Amino acid sequence: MTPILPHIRGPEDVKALRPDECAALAREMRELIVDAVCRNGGHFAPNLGVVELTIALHRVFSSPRDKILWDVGHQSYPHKLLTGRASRIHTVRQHGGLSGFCKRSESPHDILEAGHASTSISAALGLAKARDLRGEDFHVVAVIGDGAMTAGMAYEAMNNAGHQKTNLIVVLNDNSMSIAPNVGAISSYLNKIRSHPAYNRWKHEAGRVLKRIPWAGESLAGWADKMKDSLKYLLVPGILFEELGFTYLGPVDGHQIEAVENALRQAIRTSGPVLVHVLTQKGKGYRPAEADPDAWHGPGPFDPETGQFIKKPGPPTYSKVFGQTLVELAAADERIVGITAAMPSGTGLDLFAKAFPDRYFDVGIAEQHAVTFAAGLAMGGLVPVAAIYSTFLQRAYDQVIHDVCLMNLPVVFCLDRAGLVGGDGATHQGVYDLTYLRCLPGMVVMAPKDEDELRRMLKTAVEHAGAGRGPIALRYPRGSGRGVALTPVEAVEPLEIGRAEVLREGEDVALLAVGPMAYFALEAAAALELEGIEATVVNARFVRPLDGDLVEAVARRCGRLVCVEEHVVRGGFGSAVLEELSARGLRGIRTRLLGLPSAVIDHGDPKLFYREFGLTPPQIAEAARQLVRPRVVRAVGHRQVAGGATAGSDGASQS
Ligand SMILES: Cc1ncc(C[n+]2csc(CCOP(=O)(O)OP(=O)(O)O)c2C)c(N)n1
Repeated sequence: MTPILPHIRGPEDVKALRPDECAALAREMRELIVDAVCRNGGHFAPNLGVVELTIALHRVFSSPRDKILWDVGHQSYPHKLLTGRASRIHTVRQHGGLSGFCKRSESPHDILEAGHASTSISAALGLAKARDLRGEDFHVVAVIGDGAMTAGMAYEAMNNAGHQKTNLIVVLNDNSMSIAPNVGAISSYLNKIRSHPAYNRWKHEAGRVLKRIPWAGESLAGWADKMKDSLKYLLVPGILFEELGFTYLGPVDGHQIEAVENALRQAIRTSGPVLVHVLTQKGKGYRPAEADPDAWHGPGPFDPETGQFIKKPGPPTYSKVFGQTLVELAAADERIVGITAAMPSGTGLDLFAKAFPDRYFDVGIAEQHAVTFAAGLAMGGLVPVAAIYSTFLQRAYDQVIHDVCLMNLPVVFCLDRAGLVGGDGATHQGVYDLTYLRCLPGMVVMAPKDEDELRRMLKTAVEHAGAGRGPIALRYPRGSGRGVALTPVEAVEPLEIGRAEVLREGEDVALLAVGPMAYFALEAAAALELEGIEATVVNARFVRPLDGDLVEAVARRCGRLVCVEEHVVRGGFGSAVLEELSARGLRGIRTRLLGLPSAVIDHGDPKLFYREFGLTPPQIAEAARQLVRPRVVRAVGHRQVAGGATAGSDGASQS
């Protein structure tokens, strides 16, 4: 058979295929996904699991007229292959290449941009309602995983959809996995449906069969209809969804294209909100991924023949150091408990889970609940450590304020993936946390320069919380540490809250950095020294409370400050420094704030963005140089000093 995928220009070509061609297409799509992901890494098992489902969706619906909204969007590679992007799939997650999620600028077939889970039903309902109000006529389909179904937002949306009775199709892609095995009562409920689908067949067949009985058939069917309501409670698989106002269809084998197509067509014929329950296998078609879908959720590069991951040797990740350190600290303080919102291995909390299963809580994709649950644990006298990616904590912002800070509860927030995240791109950048945390009452905010300082900050945090002093957060980046030696935990000295560290002294300019940027600042200072410019380098450690005395001292001594952060400039660390200068009445200090713009930052190697946004050591050195030796440039009609701004003005080079 000649290959099919190269001839698929769009969904219309998929519709024209015979069933045997669809099966061949599915095989080719899997091969291409393996080939693309094995080189650069990316989401893998979720994509292999939805190949047939995607084919069926594009055969039944007419995208982009009909709107298909992928929840999270990490499983959208097959959708990309069928909507004209197969030839670019090898660029996925690379700078300038295809996004690893849906992206509206990439294709008219990408309706919803996401990356955070559980938004699809709400957005789909809004879209469906807009369609109705504008008198338009198309189908709206949200495709959501069972993991994403653990989030409250999905139920808020269904609750509202059931009330509005709008025509809307929700496809529940149930593979019984979140990234890790799915958890919670809803997941157990779905598992029950998986294993007892019998009633559903009864439900659809019984009425038909009864009606065929001569004379008594109609009344028997009527009686059965009434019985159905009471029997439903005992037997119907999707009763939860039915009670929310959805018509439940399924469960259907998600790898049988025709079966899925039939269910989708039935959904189209049904009015009001419909939930089609599709059972799939994560990693389908690639044995190592079928066997361990957790490890293959989003692997790095691998050998496609052997299924071996290609790991570069290097220092342990920040996540791993965090996990190990927490285990060591928890051994000495039994009040310490660990909380994750469906990210045990991503956060390193899997190590804690193994060591202290009774003190470990995976609450599902439910960051809001995780934070308020942590608040309750703190009220109960425990020391909760909530390990949540910087980007996902955004979802629980009100809970951080309302349920933790306003009661000054001692919760430790460990924000992994803070800063630029690489291939995941815009939805996952952890670049807002300093701004959103440092303004909150009582919150302490720290960022370690390396993995050993992470250990110190974690010890500081659990001691601070353990003494009931209130909420405290630390943020650290994705990926490997710097390979510095790790201090044994009993020798780790907790930090004095609000004290920065001076890494080197100089009189000409001060480079104030937060997090690992401190090392970039040191490199910049070394380069400046060669030119006779002496720089002070400060590792801020605390963004809140800021070490105001030190800021004042270096500002008075050097008169020139460069602030460096892997974070948006607006409201971030540099802004905190400017506030401090202003509060202390320090005028005439020349400042330059280096950081990230408040703009969408897409996927790509962070190193490329460091260069683009002026954060490499040579660029930091250049910013300092401009403050020390301002070049006078002529502008039309007035004199202007190149580089730098004075305290209190918007000195941001990028914002
Ligand atoms: C709010 C939020 N928290 C955590 C994550 C991290 N995350 C990405 S995919 C995923 C699992 C999703 O499971 P499911 O919806 O069942 O999709 P599957 O990968 O199984 O296809 C998680 C926890 C996220 N994307 N969004």
